[in-house]
Amino acid sequence: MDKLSGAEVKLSKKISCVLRHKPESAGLKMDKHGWVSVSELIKALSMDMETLEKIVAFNDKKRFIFSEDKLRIRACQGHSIKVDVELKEAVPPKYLYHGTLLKNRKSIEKEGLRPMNRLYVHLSTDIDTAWQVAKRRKSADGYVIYRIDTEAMIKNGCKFYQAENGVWLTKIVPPSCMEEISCESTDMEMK
Ligand code: HQG
Repeated sequence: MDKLSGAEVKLSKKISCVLRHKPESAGLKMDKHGWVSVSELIKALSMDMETLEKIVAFNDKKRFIFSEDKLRIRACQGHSIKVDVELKEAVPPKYLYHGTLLKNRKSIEKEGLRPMNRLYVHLSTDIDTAWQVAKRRKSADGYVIYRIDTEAMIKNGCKFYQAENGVWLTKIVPPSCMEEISCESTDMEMK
């Protein structure tokens, strides 16, 4: 039973929302490191510990982590609220990737990748994952994939962090350190 049911996936999305963006929507208090009480979360979302343990273990991206004593839980990354999840600085592979909507291209070419509503820019280790990230949003005009030169960024003094679930994060990607490598457009003239 290592696969989440539809209802568990739905619950997992709710937990993401609470632990990354809106703890107050479930009446929960979050500490400065992003932790909330497991017993309070279970009560607030009307689930049992067994279900929460299953969601933490088999959630496709390992988005959540328990404290060692299992009394607290937090999201590994993706926050919009200003918490310090004690990210570790690390050296990424030479290239990382970012997939997005074609409509963002102009602005990204001008100002680079910015965290927007989150605390960090999220980057993928391979092109397939970047496509999946881009395509989780529906776009009428298309998608674009960027390759990020992490070595150039590090030379420029930028830092990279790897979340506890392995996701690569950085504060900003300057336009000079990224290159468009693929574009899927519904407008033939833009290809
Ligand atoms: C775009 C999901 C205009 C950026 C995914 C993205 C990921 C700009 C959007 C994780 C821009 C922000 C994060 C600029 C960035 N001008 N648009 N200068 N800079 N953008 O959701 O990377 O399932 O905050 O390209 O799989 O899409 O939730 O970031 O399209 O790993 O765990 O602004 O969320 O993971 O959107 O997704 P997001 P993202 P989970």
